[in-house]
Amino acid sequence: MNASVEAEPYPYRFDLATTALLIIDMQRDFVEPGGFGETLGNDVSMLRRVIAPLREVLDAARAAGMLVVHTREGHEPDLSDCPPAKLTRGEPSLRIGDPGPKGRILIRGEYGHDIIDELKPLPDETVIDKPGKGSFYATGLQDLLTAHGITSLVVTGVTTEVCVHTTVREANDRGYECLVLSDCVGSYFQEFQDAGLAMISAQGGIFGWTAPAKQFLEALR
Ligand code: TIU
Repeated sequence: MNASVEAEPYPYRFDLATTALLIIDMQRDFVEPGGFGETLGNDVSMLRRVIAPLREVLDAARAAGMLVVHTREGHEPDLSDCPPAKLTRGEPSLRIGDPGPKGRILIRGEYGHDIIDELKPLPDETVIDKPGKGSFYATGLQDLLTAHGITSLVVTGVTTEVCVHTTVREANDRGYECLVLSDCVGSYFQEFQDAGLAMISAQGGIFGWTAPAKQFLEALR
């Protein structure tokens, strides 16, 4: 099925069979109190507004038979995959690997590292564990997409200017056509949300397209 989404900077055309929904880092460590996001001094309530529209998009993508891929940012329990620069940067109240209220901060297998219940992956959906901000760096994402014949990505998740942006830039350089759903990505900072979205579609779609979820849902129908 070919479809078109009303988007910035111009309509985004996609084929359902070659398009995947990518949900980036909707983890308790970022969107719930007590996790990594909050230890960095952020107000997590800014991210929670993404959950409801993203849930609607996830349901629609599943019903349409789209490939759904989730990602999680995090590290091995021995921190062997965490660069010292990431571990020691800044002065967070808790560092990666420290015990937090939801388990060790950003460590694989811990409760806080996992995806929130509202967006829980189905057993047949792939979850990509990544050590960095981008979803392609040091992961099997590209091989997975190639195996499924995916050439277009509908991108959602958090945070807009960090993991979403890094992933869209990586994807764009690899030739994927990215549509970022503006109300399904969230930032702790309103100004970064606004600038982050504007930077995607500026200059004729330098990194891709943006559109609110309702436009994508309409195209799916
Ligand atoms: N701190 C922040 O805005 N984001 C991250 O550290 N990771 C993601 O964006 N997933």
